[in-house]
Parts: sequence; structure tokens; C-alpha cells
Amino acid sequence: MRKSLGVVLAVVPVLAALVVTAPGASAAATTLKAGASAKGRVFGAAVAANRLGESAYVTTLNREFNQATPENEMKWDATEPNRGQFTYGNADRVVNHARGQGMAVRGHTLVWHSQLPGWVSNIGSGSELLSVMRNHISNVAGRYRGQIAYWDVVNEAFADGTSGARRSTVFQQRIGNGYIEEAFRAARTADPSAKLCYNDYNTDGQNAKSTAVYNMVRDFKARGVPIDCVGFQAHLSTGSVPGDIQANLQRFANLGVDVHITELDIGGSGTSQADAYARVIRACLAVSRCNAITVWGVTDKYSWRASQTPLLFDGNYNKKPAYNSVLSVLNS
Ligand code: 9MR
Repeated sequence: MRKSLGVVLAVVPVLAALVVTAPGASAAATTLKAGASAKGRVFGAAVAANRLGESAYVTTLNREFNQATPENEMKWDATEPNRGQFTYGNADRVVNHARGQGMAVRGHTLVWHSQLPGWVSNIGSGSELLSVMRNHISNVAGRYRGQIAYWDVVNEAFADGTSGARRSTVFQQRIGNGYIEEAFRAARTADPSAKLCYNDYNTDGQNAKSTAVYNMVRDFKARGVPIDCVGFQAHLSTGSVPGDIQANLQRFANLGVDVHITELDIGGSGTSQADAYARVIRACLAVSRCNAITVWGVTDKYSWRASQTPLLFDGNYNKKPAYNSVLSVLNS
């Protein structure tokens, strides 16, 4: 008798727990990746190879995120510092860590005017630079063939301001307008299973720059140039979240590409930062093709704009109000 009462008493809390979570309602997610997964999205972070020895960094990364973007390790200056000499130590470190944790990898980036070694900038001939660019893409994307979910094939190729012009990079100057589509074709050949993205900043709302990118993507789709996705970096501050971000994401999605928030960080603190993050996440969730969100780092202390504390975890890896706000939008 005593024994069976004990069993009954032990079962009561179990039943109570079942009643609380049933019927049909799933428990609220307690991590960013679980919340995003429940909404059919991935939630990523930029990852720095030289922080992977810090246990709190790794614990937070592994617990919260299911996609990794190497922050600097796949850029041209890291992967081909000298012509024809490819170095992959740090890129491998990030890829191996991510894959070991079951995280998707976002490759970043094959063609960019910044963090570009001097030997590339000094090439004067367009045909020579085109073959150097193709060779770079073939090597880097080829090395990680089959392991990359998304490649940022070309980064930041449009000018700021109202001109809607291409940025005057060495690629634009020497090769001309065709360099972007040549880069996408080379990437498709090197890794046919990776989704290929164009990535830029100040394109989060509708403006002259984002419209210029939009027109390029529309043209690429019309002519069969291989492009699958567009990345919106979303380096923002509390006052600068565009009111039309959802409309902008949707117009790109309507062209038949996935849209991603790729480098999200929002300078600020407290409630205003939390609200700004919520606006961006809500906009993405409202667009069915917005299926990946990446924040540009794990902790404020290692952010490229650390003094603006733009991320979801503070320097001690405590969850900030912005973290709770993002998680609650993902759970809503
Ligand atoms: O976060 C990156 C920082 O560590 C580098 O010093 C910097 C060099 O340009 O690049 C930062 O990442 C950039 C990204 O690759 C492309 N979009 C803008 C990002 C912030 O500058």
C-alpha cells in the first residue's frame, strides 16, 4: 500500500507536466537554434578560428547556433596570400569544428575588394585577372566542395549612395561588368551543391543600392546565371533598422532566390537594442524564403564594433535583453 501510493505520487508530477505541454503545444525553445529550427530556419554566427580555444566561447557557440560563417578565414588574403599558394589551416579549423557539431557552414567570401592581397590588386590585365579570379574560386570552393551550404560568392560589389553604380574595385576596373557573373559560374562549377549568394550591406531596406542589386539579380535569373540567394548583412544601429526591411526581403524573394540575414549586429543596449533585433527577426520570419539568420559574432567583446556592444551575448557570455527578445520572437 505504502509502495503503490509512492508510485502514484511519483507519477503525478509527470502527468502534470504532460498536461502543461499537451495537447499539441510544443514547449518553448530555450536556444536560438532550436527556436529557429521550429520555424524552419537556421541561426548562425560568425566564428573566429583563433577563439576556438576559449571554452566559454565554444560552449556558447555550440549550444546556441547551428550555422557557422568563418569571419575572416576564407577571405582571399587568408586563402591565397601569394599567387598560387593556397593556405587553409584556419578555414579548416572553423569548418571542422562546425561539421563536428552538425552545423551548416556559410562560405565567406570568394571575391571581395577588401582583405585582398596586393599581388591581386596589382594585376593590370583584365584577362589575367579573370583567370586568376577563376583559379582562386576553383581552388577555394573546390577544396570545400560538398561541405558548404551557402557561398557568399561576391561581396559588396555595389557603391554606397544614390548612384546605383558598381563599386569601382580592381575587378570592376579590369574585367568590367561581367566579373560578377563569371564568379558565380566558376563557383557553380567548383561546388555544384553549394547555394550561391550575392552579399552586401546598406541593402536591407529599399534604396538605390538595394535596387541596383535587385536589378542585377533579376537579370541573372532571366539569363540563367547561377544565383540562389542574396545576403543582407544588416550591420545596423537601434535607429537605423529600415521600416521596409520585410518588403525589401520579399521583393528579392519574389525573384526566386532565398534571402538571408548574414551579418546581423545592432549597436546599442537594453530595450532599444532588444526591440531593434525583434524587428529584424520578425521581418525575416514573415518572408518564407528568409531561411537563414546569422549574427556577426558570438560575444560583444570580440565584435568588429565591440565598443557598440552590438551582439546577443555580453563579454562574459551572459544573455542580453536582445537575446531574450530574439528568442521570444522565434518562439512566437
Ligand atoms: O568582422 C571582420 C573583421 O574581423 C575584419 O577585420 C574585417 C576586415 O575588413 O572584416 C570584418 O567582417 C566584414 C565582413 O567580412 C564583410 N562585411 C563587413 C564585415 C564587417 O566589417
